[in-house]
Amino acid sequence: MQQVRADFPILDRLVNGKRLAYLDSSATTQKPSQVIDAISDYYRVYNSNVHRGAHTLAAEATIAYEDARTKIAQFIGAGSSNEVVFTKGTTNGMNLISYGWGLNRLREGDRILLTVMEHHANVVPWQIIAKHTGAELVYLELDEDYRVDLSNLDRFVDDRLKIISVSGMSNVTGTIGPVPQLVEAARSVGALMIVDAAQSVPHLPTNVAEIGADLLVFSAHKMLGPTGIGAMWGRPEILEEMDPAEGGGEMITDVRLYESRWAPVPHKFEAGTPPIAQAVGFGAAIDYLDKLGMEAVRRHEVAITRYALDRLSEVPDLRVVGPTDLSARGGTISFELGDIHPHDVATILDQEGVAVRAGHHCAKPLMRYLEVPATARASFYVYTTEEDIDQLVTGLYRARDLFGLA
Ligand code: 7TS
Repeated sequence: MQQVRADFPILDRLVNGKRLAYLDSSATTQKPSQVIDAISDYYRVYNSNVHRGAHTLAAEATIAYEDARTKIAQFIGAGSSNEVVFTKGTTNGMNLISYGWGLNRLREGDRILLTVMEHHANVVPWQIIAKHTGAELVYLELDEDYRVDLSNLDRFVDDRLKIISVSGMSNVTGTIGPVPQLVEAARSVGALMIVDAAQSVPHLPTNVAEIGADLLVFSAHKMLGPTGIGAMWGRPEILEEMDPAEGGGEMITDVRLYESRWAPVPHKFEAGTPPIAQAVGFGAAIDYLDKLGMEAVRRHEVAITRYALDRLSEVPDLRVVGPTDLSARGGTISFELGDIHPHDVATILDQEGVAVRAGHHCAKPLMRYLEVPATARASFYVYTTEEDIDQLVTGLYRARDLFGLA
């Protein structure tokens, strides 16, 4: 993966006069030249709206937009490109589902099962729908190694259970979600099974046919693509049944004064001019990952995470907030350094050219559950090297010195 770095122009820049060690890939990944060029090429050569004009540019833009959909479908093992809906990202996808499926189907007393490690994007939309419908939220907790504790699962699996929605991988602890077990639980009572795959599709080989969930959402910007676009995969019969949460142009076949007919899936869910340049960039990102191979992406991530956990274990007073077992986690490492506030840690690291995130990582329920106010977080991707980790560790020793930790 060492040669991969050369494809990422931003990694050549200096930050505060230091080599950039970009360790914030869970927030958003950097983009290779191939993605940047594909977006630029679209604007320079065939910028046009899609599915509308009869002219050449419109046809080229439409082909590129739909090609991207096909690439995404193949990348995740979908049966057809019609199973892939373009969204604005994971958050938007989850809202399309909560409104499009939950609002008209959930009733008072129904239950939505989540886990305490969910990102706000997989908590707040369900709180809103629960308020509208009278449904109830219930949560699985974590065990002592930060894995989802399934020992209480049976308690929730009955005919009140209508929706299970779980993260494929936590953006805080790196914990891989127990998707297969929850799919089985959902199946046993006919509940809808949703995967928040914002962190899992970018980092783990994904085959929706094998996973057996009903819906899965993710964001392009966390997998080398641009911001402003993501995908919602759905089982065909679920997408057919689900209501469109947004109305407007492009999502209809006919509009009369008092009623309209929806366009076929997936267009029924894509109201308005879609993010076309972003779709083109998303397609280029998929091409890039396909070339690397997702098995290789995962192998690299396991290796770099093993190296990072080893090196971090040398740093006195450093506590990792996440699983120690590499098979249970991805390359996102949250940590605390003595009693130094994570924001101070991040600021000192920034002076050393090391970019990490500090805070609650949009997972406030998890922070409360773990009884930590915030963590610092280093997160990795295909371009992360041992040199980045070494720079992080050097920076952490500097933070210790500055804060007078003995
Ligand atoms: N779900 C998970 C597990 C995430 O990590 C994120 C974003 C989202 C949903 C929302 O994705 P979006 O593209 O719609 O914003 N996570 C992070 C993060 O860890 N730091 O910044 C964004």
